[in-house]
Amino acid sequence: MNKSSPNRKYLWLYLLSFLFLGNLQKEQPPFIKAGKRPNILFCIADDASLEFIGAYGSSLVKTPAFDRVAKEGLLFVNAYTPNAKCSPSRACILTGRNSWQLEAAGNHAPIYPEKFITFIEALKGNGYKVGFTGKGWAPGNPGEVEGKPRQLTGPAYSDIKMETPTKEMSPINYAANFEAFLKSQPVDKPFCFWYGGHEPHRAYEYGSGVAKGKKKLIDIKKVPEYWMDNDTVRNDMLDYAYEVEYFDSHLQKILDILEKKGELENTIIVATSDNGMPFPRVKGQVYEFDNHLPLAIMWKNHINNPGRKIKDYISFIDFAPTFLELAGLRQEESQMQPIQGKSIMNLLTSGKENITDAKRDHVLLGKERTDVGRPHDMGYPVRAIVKGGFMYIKNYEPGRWPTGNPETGYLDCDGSPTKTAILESHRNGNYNNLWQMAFGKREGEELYQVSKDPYCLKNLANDRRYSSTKNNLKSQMEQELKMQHDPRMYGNGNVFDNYPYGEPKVRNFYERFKKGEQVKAGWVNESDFEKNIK
Ligand SMILES: [Ca+2]
Repeated sequence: MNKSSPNRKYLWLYLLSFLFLGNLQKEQPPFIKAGKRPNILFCIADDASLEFIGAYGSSLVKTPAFDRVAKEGLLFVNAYTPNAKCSPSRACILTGRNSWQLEAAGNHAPIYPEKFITFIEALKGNGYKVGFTGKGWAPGNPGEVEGKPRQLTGPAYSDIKMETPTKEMSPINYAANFEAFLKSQPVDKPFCFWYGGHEPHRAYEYGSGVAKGKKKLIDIKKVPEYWMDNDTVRNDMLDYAYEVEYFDSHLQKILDILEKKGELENTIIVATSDNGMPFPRVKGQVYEFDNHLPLAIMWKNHINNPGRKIKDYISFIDFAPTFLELAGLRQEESQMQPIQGKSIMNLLTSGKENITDAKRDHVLLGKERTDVGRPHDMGYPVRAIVKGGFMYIKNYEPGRWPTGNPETGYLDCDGSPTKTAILESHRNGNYNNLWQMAFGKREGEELYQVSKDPYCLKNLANDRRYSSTKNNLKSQMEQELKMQHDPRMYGNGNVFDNYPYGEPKVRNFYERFKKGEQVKAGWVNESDFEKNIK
């Protein structure tokens, strides 16, 4: 290690800081004793829902790798993304800021603003070797550095390909690419690697859950009330489950690789997802199972009392400050914009079951523009708060269509057999309540007792018995959003509708479609476009 090595520099910073904190902190964190900054392995599935993970009680889906991370580490039972859609969820993770604090990056598939340095860029500039495989920050335009696409999650390691069980899975051999990354790893540098599985994002090979995943339709104990219970929907759920298992199988291989290399103890492993499942009323909306996500963190021999369940509320904006702390990097040195999240290191070291930090009793959620299909590229702005077993939701533009306009195929809801089944039934006059829940216009305010009604089926916002609960939640939410300089709290929310989509070809989709242009929307079924609406 040479003199200018960041490793040594930060080790000294650490030692000095702990001298000053000596009275407050009797024991040094174990990772200081190790003398080497820990590696960070961030494993993120694309659209994996909490209910489809073994550690959370699913008997339908086998996720031994995730379950191991939870068992030998911590299982978080109240972890939420602030924004349940790929690009903004990932931007929140990378910056430690809520999506309403990210300008254009608060939208889906935007042009990523230059000023928001990611924690991975910060680590790269401070002695970490960084890289990713699969899906990093996406979709969208990350901008350019020296004429090349900016690497928000480091350089890609996705060249090694493989045969996959279905043709709809990504051919990227994630585990082999991670191994290739490790081989190129200098011995004196810690690493930060992002395993971004493309699974269980759609599309799926229809029937593969039964044909290849060895699952049966009767294995599903319950179809959520917001979908109909038939073979199409059950197959869709099983095909999805099979893709979750595929993500987990690469996590398993990655853990084995680390273990074989003797790096398991010096690597903090985070396993999670960016948003809930791509089914009607879930992904891209703001309800319990859209934002409430699986999260397990393992750090062999460093986490106090492993196997704990953590009930403290965690927001995905808490990852970036945690990783900076692990790397011994102060925020001011990181060049990142001010971080809103709070490090969760104290939860790792506390050893306590359930609640460690009483202040962690709620999370804020929200969204602006996600997919196309409303006039003038408008979004569907929402803010919400989860606290005390309730979820309060404010829909700021209830006159708009929550999942996009019917005539443009409700494009803000991923196309799927389940979506098409609900739309077809509705056209025939059946299951109108399901159509209403997933695609119909919503009231300006919603309140759900998520502790009893996790599917958010019964809106209590107009029930007088809950008016004080509602008002208290609303007031706390707005107060905190104002402190976070949310433009929507200051009458400037339209700013989000005015940022252009990253891809010019999807801009003004609605107007171009109405003029008769054949605009491509390959991700939904042709029949999803409602024909009888002028
Ligand atoms: Ca996603």
